[in-house]
Amino acid sequence: MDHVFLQDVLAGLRLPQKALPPKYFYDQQGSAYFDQICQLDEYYPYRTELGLLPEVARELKHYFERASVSSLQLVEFGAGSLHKVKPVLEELSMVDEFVALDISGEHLKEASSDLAEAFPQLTIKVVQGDFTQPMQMELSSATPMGFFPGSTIGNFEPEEAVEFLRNAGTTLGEESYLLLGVDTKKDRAILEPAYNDSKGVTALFNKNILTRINRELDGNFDLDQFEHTAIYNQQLGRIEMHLRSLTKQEVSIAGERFQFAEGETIHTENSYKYHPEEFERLASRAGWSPESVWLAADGIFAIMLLRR
Ligand code: AVI
Repeated sequence: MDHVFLQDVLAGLRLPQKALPPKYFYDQQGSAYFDQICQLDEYYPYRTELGLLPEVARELKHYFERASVSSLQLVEFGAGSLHKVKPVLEELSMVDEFVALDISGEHLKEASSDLAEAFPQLTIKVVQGDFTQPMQMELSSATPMGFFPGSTIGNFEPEEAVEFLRNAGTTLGEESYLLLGVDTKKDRAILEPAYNDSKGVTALFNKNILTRINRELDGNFDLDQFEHTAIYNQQLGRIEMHLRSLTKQEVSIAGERFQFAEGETIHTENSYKYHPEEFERLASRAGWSPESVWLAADGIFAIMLLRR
């Protein structure tokens, strides 16, 4: 039994507002559900960012040419499937080294060998570790540019996002850049369906954390007795995902018992949305200055270039 997973789950479920850390969504099944979410009509962030990246990369190329930067080391934080880095590499020809940082090395090794086939001139390195912390990485003589797509930064609390940005600065060193995907604040009529899709894939993704607890931590959650909910908390600027108990019930995990009232929820994820200026203020607290912002149509998604 994974002791850290168990302690995190027990601590979260002992809170007055029960909660589970969203990082535990991503076992093999959870990652497969997330890939399906990315293909949903309602889930605009994935395709919007992917659609914007070629233009961003073309403009970056001109930007770096003007700045006489002829060699870049591109460092992806939390690199998973490496889908997003391809359009960047296709345009940004001055990248001569790509470093993929991720907690799980296996999946990444496979994805990076595909990348090596597509970009034979590129030096590719896979570094396994907790990319939210400062990481030891061999810096080359090239200019480092971090890459953190997918608006994953929105899954951190704002203070954690500042800390992540600070740590990314430590990993990348002085005179570096960071290219980030940030989901923007918008009408709840767009936001809520993105996390409440008509096919119910997000519900499966959310409930998978209970399946995982049942399997790995000797839990007995009855999945039919919980429902997925996702609402936009406008005051806090975040989508909140919860699992709501449909009945008064008791659940046991590794021998510890938890009581649920009917309607009581487990808070499983926040996905913060930022106005670009709001995000820039956050980034500047971590020592980064905004250099450029690209907005998708109607401003529904932003890609930002930061510099330090
Ligand atoms: C990974 N992350 C950016 C997703 C998001 O939009 O916050 C996770 C997700 N949760 C439900 N749908 C997608």
